[in-house]
Amino acid sequence: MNMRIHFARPVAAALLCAGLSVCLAGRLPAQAPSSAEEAAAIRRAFLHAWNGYERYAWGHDELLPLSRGHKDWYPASFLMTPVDAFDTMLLMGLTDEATRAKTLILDSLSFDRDFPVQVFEITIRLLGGLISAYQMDGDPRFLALARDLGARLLPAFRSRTGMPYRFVNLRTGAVSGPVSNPAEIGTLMLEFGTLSKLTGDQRYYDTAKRAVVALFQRRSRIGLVGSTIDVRTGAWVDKDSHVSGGIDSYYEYLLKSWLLFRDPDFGRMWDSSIAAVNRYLPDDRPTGLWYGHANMDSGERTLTHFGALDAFFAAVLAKSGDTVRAGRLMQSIYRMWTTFGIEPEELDYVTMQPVAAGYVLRPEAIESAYYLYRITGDRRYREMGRGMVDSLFRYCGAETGFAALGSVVTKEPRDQMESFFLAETLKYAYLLFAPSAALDFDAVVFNTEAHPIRRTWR
Ligand code: DMJ
Repeated sequence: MNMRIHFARPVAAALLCAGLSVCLAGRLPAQAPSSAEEAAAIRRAFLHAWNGYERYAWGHDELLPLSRGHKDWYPASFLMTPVDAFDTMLLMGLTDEATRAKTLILDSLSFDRDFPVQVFEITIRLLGGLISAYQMDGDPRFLALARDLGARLLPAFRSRTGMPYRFVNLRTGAVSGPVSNPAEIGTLMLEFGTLSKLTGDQRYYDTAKRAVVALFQRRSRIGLVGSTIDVRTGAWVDKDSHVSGGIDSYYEYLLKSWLLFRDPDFGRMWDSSIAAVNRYLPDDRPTGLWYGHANMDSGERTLTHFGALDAFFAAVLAKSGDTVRAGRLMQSIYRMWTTFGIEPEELDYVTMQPVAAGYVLRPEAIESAYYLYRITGDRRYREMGRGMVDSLFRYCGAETGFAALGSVVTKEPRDQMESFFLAETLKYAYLLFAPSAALDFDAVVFNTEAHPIRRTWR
């Protein structure tokens, strides 16, 4: 049975929509909802998704929104959704929900597990979530959990190069997955570095930094990195360079590690990397400015693909001060989104046809609109965000929670609601419309899972 509900149906509309006239009648409203109304609608949408989790997936990693079931990533649950969603609840003032999530986490989350986990995902979602939970809520038990997890992840870095294996057994420290990628190697610094700052144990900072430096040192003569690398030997396995999944947040963390820790080594690595990226990857086409793929040694164009994951790059450019390129890229991202009513996972930006047609509730396009709006104050970015959020609600709203799309062309639903929908997508959407006092944008650095980290140390 197809349980996806378009906003044309009153029940979903009433739950989720601020501008009811938009959704109920499927026509443009006489007047767009105010920012406060939009923020309130996004908060209701969050509650709708969370209530689905509480009812059908409590204690598990994720809700399956269509079958009303649950999914765990591993043989035991790590409470992926509650940990990821907790700081969004605090930001939205959802006190009762936050209290229930906190009790669940503190009563039942354990990392003493005899199976391998993916270092990158566990770090950005759980370590990042626990650190921001500690910083925002103040309960030292969150930090104790983060410290325990950090210690169990450290054996992953025991390779000859210092770059981490992809998987580590949390109980035994056994490692696997030697062929990794820049994102999984280079997106650990904010979490590990902050853990050191908060605990006084320098090992986390030094270990994660050593891995980033080892990766940076293996950049090509023209300054680019490839898609996959063997952490045992340091040899590149795939030399395709891009800002898409597998590399994306490596660049994000070079910049953000510089901003958060003020460690000049990260500033230098960022400056050198962004110069190479901006030399070889941008692709100015009649369809807009894009960042495509190129060979890391020659700089020659290999693919004209850009997708939902790549959309984070406008936010990073804006955060670095390059609002001109960021603004042009945001126009392209919005075009990618509006061509199909919602963005595909991957697009050929020459033909404007999807290469991978699904949409898994990803945040990056809305994240970039939020950054650009906060940094430039230009309301056009908020309007882009409004369009994206409205269509997301329209096409992905389900009776229970929100569902990914198998195809943005057919809009067929898929039984999946990843935790980043609550950690990131709805958080950035909410912050785009909430008063700026809801979160001081300049006082935090978001990890790649949208967990805000505050520099509480000197
Ligand atoms: C999230 O887990 C993070 O944003 C990560 O950097 C990329 N993929 C998802 C969201 O799309």
